[in-house]
Amino acid sequence: MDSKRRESLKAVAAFGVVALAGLGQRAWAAPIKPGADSALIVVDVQNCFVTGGTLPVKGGEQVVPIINKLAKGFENVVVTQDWHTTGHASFASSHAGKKPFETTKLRYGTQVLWPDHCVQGSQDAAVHKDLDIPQAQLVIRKGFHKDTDSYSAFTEADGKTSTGLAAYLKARGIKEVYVAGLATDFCVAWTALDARKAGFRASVIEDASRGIDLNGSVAKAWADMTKAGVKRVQSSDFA
Ligand code: VGL
Ligand code: ZN
Repeated sequence: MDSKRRESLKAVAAFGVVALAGLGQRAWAAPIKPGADSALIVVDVQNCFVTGGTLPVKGGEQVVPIINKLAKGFENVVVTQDWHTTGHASFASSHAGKKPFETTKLRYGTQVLWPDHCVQGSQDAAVHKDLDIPQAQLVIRKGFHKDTDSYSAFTEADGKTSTGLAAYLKARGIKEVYVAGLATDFCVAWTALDARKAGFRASVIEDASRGIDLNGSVAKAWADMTKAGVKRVQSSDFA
């Protein structure tokens, strides 16, 4: 073969490698088809976390149609609600001199302080009215202990109080969870990380989630999740 032709073949091969790298991990993987041993965990798609709510996540409402479509492919769905008492320890208003998004030390460690949000029974804490998942089987509420936050749907922020979710999923034969919702860097990430700790395979559906992003918290959450074996997938990866 002449050297010109060899060079152009090399160029094609090199382009192929670059294209592969750019397309990411699942580029040519088979579509994901969740079975009876998989569950979708829809995290905190509540009025508090969308435009007009008390702790709005930028673009939070955009996940609703994406999650509705995804959920049609799941036989098992768990929905979570952030469900705080009035005067909750995670509210800046409960700590003299503190403003939202500052931190304080609670007995279990550093706690980010938030605006008052998702108070039990309020319209603000209700699930978004357009979330349409009639087959959802469990609604798990978290953050209801006044002195303890709970980003994770599995374990409260003290690192030991269980919500019961792991035992529920295990009793139902679930081996793999897909996590989506609000917010990527807090309740979604902590739920996915705890799912790994409890022995489940876990993925976060990136485009079906939105982050708050305090000081790079979204990038940090993805780094922590990748390290823990949480897969990063897109809604377009599903069959
Ligand atoms: C959340 C902050 C405070 C969340 C809940 O759902 O990610 N974030 N409470
Ligand atoms: Zn909260």
